[in-house]
Amino acid sequence: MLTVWGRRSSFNLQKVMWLVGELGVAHKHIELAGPFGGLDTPEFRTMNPHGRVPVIDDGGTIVWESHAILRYLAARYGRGSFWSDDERMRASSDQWMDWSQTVLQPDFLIGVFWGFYRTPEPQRNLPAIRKRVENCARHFQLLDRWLADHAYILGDRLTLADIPIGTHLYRYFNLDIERPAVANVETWYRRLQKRPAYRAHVMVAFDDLRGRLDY
Ligand SMILES: N[C@@H](CCC(=O)N[C@@H](CS)C(=O)NCC(=O)O)C(=O)O
Repeated sequence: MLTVWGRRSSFNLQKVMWLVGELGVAHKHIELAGPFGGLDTPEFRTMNPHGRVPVIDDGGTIVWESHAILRYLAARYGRGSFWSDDERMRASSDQWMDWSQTVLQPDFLIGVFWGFYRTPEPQRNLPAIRKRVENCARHFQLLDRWLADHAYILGDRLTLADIPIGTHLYRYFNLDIERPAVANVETWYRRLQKRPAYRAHVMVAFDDLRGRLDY
């Protein structure tokens, strides 16, 4: 049985749970981290020495780091759908996953979501936030051009490439920040919202994180 640890409001957990939902894998989800605590127990540190969620245990195979987990689950349970034996297909997907984690996620999740939403108003660094909001605008405009002729990131169906980037959208479109017009991204977002696994695991209210820097 697959077990997944992490609080539902965790951005990185949401990527994993979205894929678990898409794959329809039987699993147990244990809320851990944030208000649930549990990151510092010896049992948890044995699984993930970094003390972060998400973590999975799949019949004794333990994996941490959200993108490593996505690739593991796709290879194990999604051959022919989320996992391809063609290295060119995998590279196409990897480049968008890595771009999401190394470019989009730092600007949005760290710069805007933490810098603006999770930081109490008197402590906000407004020039730094403005810069990150502008960077996000450029990233989403780039995506918008890409999506002009792609229904999903790699073509006509959902792949691993959609998951890390798509997990940003619920928060990006619900924050009170300036956004450029990105009609193609919005069409893709509407497509994702039709998926039960996206609604269940990514469209999770996040008001409990407002002004909260302690986890
Ligand atoms: N690079 C890691 C980041 C893991 C991470 O920072 N997780 C956050 C939640 S998104 C965490 O465990 N924070 C501590 C907490 O929630 O208490 C990944 O992608 O899995």
